[in-house]
Amino acid sequence: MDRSTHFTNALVRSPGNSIAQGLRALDVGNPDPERFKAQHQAYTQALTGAGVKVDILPPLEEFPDSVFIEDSALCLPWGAVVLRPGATTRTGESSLMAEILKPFFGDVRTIGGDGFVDGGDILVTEREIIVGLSARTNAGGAEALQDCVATWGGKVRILETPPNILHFKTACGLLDEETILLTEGLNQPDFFDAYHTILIPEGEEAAANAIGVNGRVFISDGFPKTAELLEASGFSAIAIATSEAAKVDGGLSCMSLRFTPTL
Ligand code: CIR
Repeated sequence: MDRSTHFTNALVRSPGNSIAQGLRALDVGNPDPERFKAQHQAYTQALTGAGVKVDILPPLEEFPDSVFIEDSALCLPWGAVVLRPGATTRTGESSLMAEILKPFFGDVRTIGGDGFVDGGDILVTEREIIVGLSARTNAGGAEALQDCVATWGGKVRILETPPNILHFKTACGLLDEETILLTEGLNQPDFFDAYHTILIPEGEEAAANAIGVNGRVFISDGFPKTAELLEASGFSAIAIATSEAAKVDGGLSCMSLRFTPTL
């Protein structure tokens, strides 16, 4: 069983009313907090339905984007790493994570230096940890992560996130231990030679932030061509409503930390 798409546990943080003030690159209107909460509940239920034990953390109104818990920490098979998110309004989110992760991991580390790295820029596969440099993740942060995981034997490969894309995983997702769903922007020589890749149909790029969970694939709803392609490729695709998260540039991967505890 691969450890990169099979998990026993997940941590999620409920959205607060302040999600209406969440960061976004393009303003298409505020997310509706009540609708977001309902969609978040359905997302949590889908994780539970896939056999994951989900711990739900309370909303943090002072951090509007804290529902996107993936950006504040990284859970690996050997331990957990507290990250340093690149948006100034989000740096405080990670300071809470060490205490939250300690009941699950015997080894909880914090990246050193003064660089930045968002979990949304980190794709963990069976063989490596891919970090995409972006407006939120700089070389200092990526290298600090590299140093941090080196003693566990974790191998970090640093790539570039395509321009005008918030996070590396906005443009790709790991479906099973060897398959990556990706947009044309990430379909570059040497990026994913060692993997089986599935290219998102044109016009459905926003479906790329899919996640493999215990033999299922979660994708955002409203992308019928991608859903059909995944089914035709042998995946069991579950469509989940993410309209409110999308208004603040969020998707499926960012709303949970998925892991198997070491304790
Ligand atoms: C932000 O701009 O930080 C949030 N509004 C969205 C974060 C999405 N996180 C992710 O894709 N990992």
